[in-house]
Amino acid sequence: MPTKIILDCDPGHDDAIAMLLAWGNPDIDLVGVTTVMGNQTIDKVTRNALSVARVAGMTGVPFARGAHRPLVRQAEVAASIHGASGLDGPVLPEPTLELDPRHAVDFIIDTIMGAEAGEITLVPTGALTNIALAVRKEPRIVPRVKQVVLMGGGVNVGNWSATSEFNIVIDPEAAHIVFNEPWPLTMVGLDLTHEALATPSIVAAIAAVGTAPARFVGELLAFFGETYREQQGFEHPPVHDPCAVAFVIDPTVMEVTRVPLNIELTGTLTLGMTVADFRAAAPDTCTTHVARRLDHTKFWALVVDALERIGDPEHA
Ligand code: PIR
Ligand code: CA
Repeated sequence: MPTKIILDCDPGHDDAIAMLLAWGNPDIDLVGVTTVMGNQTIDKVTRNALSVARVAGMTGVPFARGAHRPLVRQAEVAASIHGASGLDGPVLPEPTLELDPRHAVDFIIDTIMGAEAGEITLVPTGALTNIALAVRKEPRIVPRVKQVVLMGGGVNVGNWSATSEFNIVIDPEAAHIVFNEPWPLTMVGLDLTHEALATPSIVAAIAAVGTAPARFVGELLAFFGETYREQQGFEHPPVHDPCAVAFVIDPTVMEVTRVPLNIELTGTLTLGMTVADFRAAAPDTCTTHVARRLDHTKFWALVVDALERIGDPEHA
């Protein structure tokens, strides 16, 4: 039985690739895509999600628009990395799918409450605003969720400040809510995703698929690679968000350690830091995990396989 997931995202180059992996992989049943502001405004990332859906030929998947700003802080976007549209590089086709009329928070609650307990996995790849709001509006979702596998944070590594990662630091209060609920939570953070580099041989393997969605990914990686070179000093770009989807598909693509994790809310230099307590064995009550050490070959094979299965939907 494929695993049912809700992908809560802010496309975003790597979010778009996470969508394609979730849609193309047979072990995932994508029951919904929800959007949250982050890499760009909520209008832009929602439109981007619908454009990606068209490129991938996604049908029968509800899309719902979510939070337009963080819980407490002012909105901040990552235009320096993802461009003015949030998904600069390829031509973005006009969306053809209609949005679900519900707010993402209500869509998430309805989907979890309407499914069997333990059936739905949440995969957030943006700020945790929607998930935090859902937990506060309907706390009964917490014991019903199978697990939360999120891209965000990092142990002793940041990308938006010296200590902090973008998805967490733009809405640290939301992250604090989500990390402190007693559901199984795996943090697929920068420790892991900085190993998910799109090297030239990976780019070539994707190009060899030879379809329109694969060319779209090639154009995404070209733009993302350029900004990562200029802004972050990376030779090849780390493709963060599909790592969280890959963990749901095959947990052996990475190593995961159970460890208490919490979010810094008051630090002057460390706001949004994901603090891991490695002093002793994790207590039995600890439900948080951190991912490290990616199997690079296995991970990228999943991405290429998903693209092969998606094929060329516009010419199907
Ligand atoms: C933000 C992102 C990526 C790189 C930078 N520098 C800033 C986005 C990605 O979409 C990913 O989900 C996460 N936030 C990585 O920090
Ligand atoms: Ca993202």
